[in-house]
Amino acid sequence: MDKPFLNKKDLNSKLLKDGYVKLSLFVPEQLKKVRDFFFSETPKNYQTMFSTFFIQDYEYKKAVNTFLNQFIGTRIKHQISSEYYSIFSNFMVKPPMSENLLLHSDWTYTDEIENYSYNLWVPLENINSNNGGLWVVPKSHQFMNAIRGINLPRVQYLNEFEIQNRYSIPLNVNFGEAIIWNSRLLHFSFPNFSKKTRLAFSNFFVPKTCNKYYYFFDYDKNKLNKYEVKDSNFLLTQTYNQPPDIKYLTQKLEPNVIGKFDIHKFKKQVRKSSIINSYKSWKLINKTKKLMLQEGTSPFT
Ligand SMILES: O=C(O)CCC(=O)C(=O)O
Repeated sequence: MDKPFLNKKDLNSKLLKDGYVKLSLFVPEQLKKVRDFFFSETPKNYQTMFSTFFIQDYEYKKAVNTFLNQFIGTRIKHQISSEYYSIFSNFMVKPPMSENLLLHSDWTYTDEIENYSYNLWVPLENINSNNGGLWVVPKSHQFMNAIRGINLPRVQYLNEFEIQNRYSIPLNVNFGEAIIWNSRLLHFSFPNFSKKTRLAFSNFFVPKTCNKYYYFFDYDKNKLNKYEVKDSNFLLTQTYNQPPDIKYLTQKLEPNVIGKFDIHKFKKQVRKSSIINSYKSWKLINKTKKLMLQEGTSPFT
């Protein structure tokens, strides 16, 4: 059984049930220091959306990881169970008019049977429809039975449109609030229509005691390679879209183990608990799509 992630029982139950919770964790003054750190340390030559995880500079990524871990360290101690630790952290950067972040779940780090992993996502400004929002698909984590990784097929792709239009909800998040979600939860964000770079950071939490993994698909040999992740350094040393060092390879798996997002069970379940997306969300999605067309940002899939 999954180890409780949040110390407060009621919040942890919501996290287990819906796949996400919103928390008030920081005061804006504290978060301004994080913004300053980002802008003073990060090369400014970006124009498109990116995660600092993909920057090919180990020392920079290590500095980000250390800074963010120290920053959240004492501040989340009372909220998050000591059975978990942050295996890596990064910034998510959306310059003005950058593309949307497609519907996805985060990578698989654990077996996800006995052990879940969680993302603590902290925006460094108010998040609303003007700068892309944050949309989640409540309860989708219960039906995401697929292995995820940097170059693995996106298993929800076929139903992407339907999932977004009918089952996703926007979360407005204020500066100082954070969202915690189960790595399996489907989520996405729209382009940043504002004039200001939108910044957020994430800390990825895993249980201390279980084995950790990283998956990479070998398209030449048609095998799903499973690597053992011993520590943060493994993740910080990866190169974008390149396989990890062979010495960490633990298994070569057949592609059929990848699994899928079980849309049929998901639909049955959400119908039962009647959380089908409201007309309001649907209207907002359509309004945003029209704006994307007008502004010429990348198309909504
Ligand atoms: O920053 C965003 O727009 C969303 C972040 C996200 O989806 C992620 O970190 O997986």
